[in-house]
Amino acid sequence: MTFKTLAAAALSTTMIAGLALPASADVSTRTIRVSNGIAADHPVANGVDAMRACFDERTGGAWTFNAFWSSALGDDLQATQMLRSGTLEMVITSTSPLVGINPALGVFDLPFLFADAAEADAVLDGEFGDYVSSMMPDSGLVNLAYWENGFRDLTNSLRPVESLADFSGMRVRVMQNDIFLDTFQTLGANAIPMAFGEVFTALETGTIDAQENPYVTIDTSHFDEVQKYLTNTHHAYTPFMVLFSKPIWDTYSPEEHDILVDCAVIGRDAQRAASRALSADSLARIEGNGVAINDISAENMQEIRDAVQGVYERHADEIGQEVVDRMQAALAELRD
Ligand code: KDG
Repeated sequence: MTFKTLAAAALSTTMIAGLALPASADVSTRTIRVSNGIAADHPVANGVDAMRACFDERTGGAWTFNAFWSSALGDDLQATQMLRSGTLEMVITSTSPLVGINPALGVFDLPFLFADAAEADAVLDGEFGDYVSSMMPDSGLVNLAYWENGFRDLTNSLRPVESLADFSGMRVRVMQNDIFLDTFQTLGANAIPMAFGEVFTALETGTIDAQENPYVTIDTSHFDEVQKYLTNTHHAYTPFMVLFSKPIWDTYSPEEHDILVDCAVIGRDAQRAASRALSADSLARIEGNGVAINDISAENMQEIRDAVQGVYERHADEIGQEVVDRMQAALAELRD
């Protein structure tokens, strides 16, 4: 019996005994914890499941992948700081709460930046996305892939928003991010920065009137149970980053690095597909729960777009002029 056959036999016997041995000498037995702010029935779970299956296949079951939901390990920023200190392996988070760590991430918060999901995918998965990801190790983070949070729409408990004037005085929760704060203040709202995990209770108690998120988040976080109106503003597209701790990454082998990245990309495709497939179902459930859905006329939407155009100029220095210029160039190339 050759060594390879003997090793394969030993591996299968060990697995039958329930002890998965690494498939390769460069792959160690690992437990990876991933923190999520959203709930376990959000389409991110489809991506996590696909990633777990990929890990099982590539490591021979040597890696255990445990997901924690609804900010159980902390909010996006808290979990991300744990990665930077090497006390947590992974977080799937919007880029928006992380602008204090890397201001360049604010580019994704500029209002009405992407026209559709195809543009977002092309920019995030292309040269520009790599450019932003290349900045992250300096902050103690490794971005494995961009997943989809999605296009953001406004819900509120006061009135249908049909024009710029309807934002006036509305207490709108925004992510902890100066660009979202400026955008909604410019629209005339009373913008209130707040961590994602606090939003439902704030809506339920009337501390805030409104929030903005994609349909699948509104649905799976049950914001529709405490809101009366949803307006299709589509005012921003937020990506998720699948971030890994750089201090922990540095203890992994090159082969394990490849497994992390390859499986995060497989998870990306599964998560985006699920997010887009479930989006219409979520909107139907939201409407079925009694929320009045409305669009804004093209003329009134143009007035809203024009009103927030100044946000780009006011935040270019903070984001980095080169970052903004490279984003604009990437979009121009796609639109030629
Ligand atoms: O962890 C999930 C959050 O990053 C995401 O839902 C953030 O869109 C978000 C929000 O409104 O805070």
